[in-house]
Amino acid sequence: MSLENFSIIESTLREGEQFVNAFFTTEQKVQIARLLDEFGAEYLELTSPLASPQSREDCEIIAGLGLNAKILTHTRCHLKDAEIAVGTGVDGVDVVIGTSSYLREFSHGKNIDEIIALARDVVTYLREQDVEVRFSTEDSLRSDPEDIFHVYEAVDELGVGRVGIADTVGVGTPRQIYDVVSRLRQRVNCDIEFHGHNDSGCAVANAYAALEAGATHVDTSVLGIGERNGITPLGGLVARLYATDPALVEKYDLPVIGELDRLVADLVDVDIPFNNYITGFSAFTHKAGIHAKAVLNHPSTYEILKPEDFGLARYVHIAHRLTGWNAVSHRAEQLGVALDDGQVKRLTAHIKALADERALTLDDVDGLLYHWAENGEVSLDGSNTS
Ligand code: HCA
Ligand code: CU
Repeated sequence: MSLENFSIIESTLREGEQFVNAFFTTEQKVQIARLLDEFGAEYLELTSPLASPQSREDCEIIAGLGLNAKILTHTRCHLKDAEIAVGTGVDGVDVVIGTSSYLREFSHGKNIDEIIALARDVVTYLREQDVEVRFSTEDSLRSDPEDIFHVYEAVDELGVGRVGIADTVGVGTPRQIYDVVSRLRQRVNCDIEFHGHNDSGCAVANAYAALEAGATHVDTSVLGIGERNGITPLGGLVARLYATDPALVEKYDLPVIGELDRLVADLVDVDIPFNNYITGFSAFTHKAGIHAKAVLNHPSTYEILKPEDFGLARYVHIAHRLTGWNAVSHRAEQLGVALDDGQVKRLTAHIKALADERALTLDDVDGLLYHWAENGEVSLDGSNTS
């Protein structure tokens, strides 16, 4: 297991730019890059300089920022592309080629021997430059494993730094990823990267399985943005690793995840999903009375992530019919309202009865707490009972 020793290749500025709503100006790219650097991402991957003149200039600008993160760009397996990529001053070049029968038939039309020959030229050239070299195969999961292993063995012999498994269409399951990565681990000496799309909701689990099987690098993007519904989200990967052992992600500045999610959501004009890992609005909200009681006594009863480690706070929702008197009592303490247990229990029954009739807000409950403390108990019809 290489869980203790992995790096994040943050691809918001490459894969993320392939998200339908993404259009980043140079200033916005720099802002994202700086924040990812502050978070501690080891690598930032940028759109190919071949994509457009601005993309090329942006590679040069971001490579020149002097960030701690290593700057990579991404190119097709063409010598010309590799030369232009190196010319931008990046620290590394991520080369990709399609090996699945679909891509061979409907895209570039090359067979495996031709792919290996092309890979040799490009990797040999890049090895002579002062850059890290990664070679990956698009749609690896629907490629014949022996085909891709042959390609990887050939580039490994040429001294490539990393090879990449890409689940381009999000079809892989954690078991499949574990299987292919562990087999690859036996076949090459270089590092192994995993890039996984999320079409069937497995992107976080697959990235984790890849690490368990010996992968050393995982591709992510902020909020998971990318082609279609995107790839492994940065926050999701961090949550998964933290849940195994917080020490695995202590090298990162975790509260920056919230800033990154908000920034990128804003720039691509989407809301952070309510159920998002870490930053979704209900991620640390507890509701049912039994949950609220236990979480207030001992948070880890119902929390595997400590909100305070991410610069966030838990919220116990008490204004509803599932509420419990312990949580209401805790709220009374927070407000400095003096009610004894018997009163709080009766007030809780009152809240439940009210909540059966209409939706309540925290303000409603706070108002009742103050009112009962000042004026005595009030029955549902509003008359004073004490
Ligand atoms: C794509 C390419 C890619 C490349 C991944 C990689 C994919 O946009 O289709 O370089 O490893 O998902 O295959 O993002
Ligand atoms: Cu991709």
